[in-house]
Amino acid sequence: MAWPWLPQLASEHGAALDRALGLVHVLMALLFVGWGVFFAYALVRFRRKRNPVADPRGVRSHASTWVEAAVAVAEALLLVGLSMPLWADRVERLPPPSESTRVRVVAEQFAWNVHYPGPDGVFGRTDPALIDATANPLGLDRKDEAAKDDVTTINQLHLPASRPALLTLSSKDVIHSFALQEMRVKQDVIPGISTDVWFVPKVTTEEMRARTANPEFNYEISCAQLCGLGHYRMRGFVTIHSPEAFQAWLDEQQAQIGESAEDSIWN
Ligand SMILES: [Cu+2]
Repeated sequence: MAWPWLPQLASEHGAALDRALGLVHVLMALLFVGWGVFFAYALVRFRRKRNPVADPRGVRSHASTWVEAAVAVAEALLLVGLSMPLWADRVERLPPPSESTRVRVVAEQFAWNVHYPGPDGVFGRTDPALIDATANPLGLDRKDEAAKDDVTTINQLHLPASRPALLTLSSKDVIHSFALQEMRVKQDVIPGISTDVWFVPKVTTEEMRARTANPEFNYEISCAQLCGLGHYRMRGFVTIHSPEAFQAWLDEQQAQIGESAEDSIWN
C-alpha cells in the first residue's frame, strides 16, 4: 500500500513503516468521523425542546460499550501486532557488523562528519584534543595504526545499495537529529551517547533520478532537531551506489589519503 502523500521510498523496511503509518491514520480518520457524526446526532436528538425533562437513567443500550471495545482492540492490534515488532526490528535486531557497511556519523553545529573504518574494518582512535575545526573535525589520530586507512568526509555519506548500512551516531555539541526521509530513518543524536541506526538502501541515486525524472536529485541528510542558528544549513548528502561503484569510490578516497599523508600535518 503506497500513500501518495509520502516522499519517495528507498529502503527495505520503509514499506512496513508506511503501512503502519497509514493504518494509524485510517483508524484516526474513522474515529474522527465517528465522533463528529455522534456529536451532531446528540445535538439534534437530545435538544432541549424535545427533552424538557432530563432522563436520570441515561443510555440503556450496550452498543457504545461494544464500539469502545472494538476501538480498543484495533488500537491494541496496531500497537502490539504492528508497531512493536517494527520497532524491535529497528533497535533489537541489528545486522552483524561483518555483513554491514559501518560508518560513524558525528554531528556538530552545523555539519555531519562521516568516518569510514577503511579496509581494516577498524575505526581509528579519535581524541578530542586533536580536533581542528577545518583540518581534522573528527579528531582522528592518524598516528594510530587503525586510523591510517580511515576515510573521512564532511556532509557526504556514500553507501552501497542492497547491503545493510549500520551507522553509529554521536554529537560533539547539542542534540541533533539524523533524518533520511526516503530511507524512513530518523534518529535523535545525543551528546555523550552513541546510537546505532540501520537500514538497507534499495534504490541507488541514479535509479532515483530516473524514477523522479529529476537528473539533479540527491538524497539528503537533514537535521530534524532545531539545534541552533545555523540549523537550516545543517544538510548533508547521501549517494547510494551500486556495490561496484561504492568500492570504486572508497578506493579513490583511499588513494587520496596516501597522497595527502605526505604533506600531512599529522605525520
Ligand atoms: Cu543539527
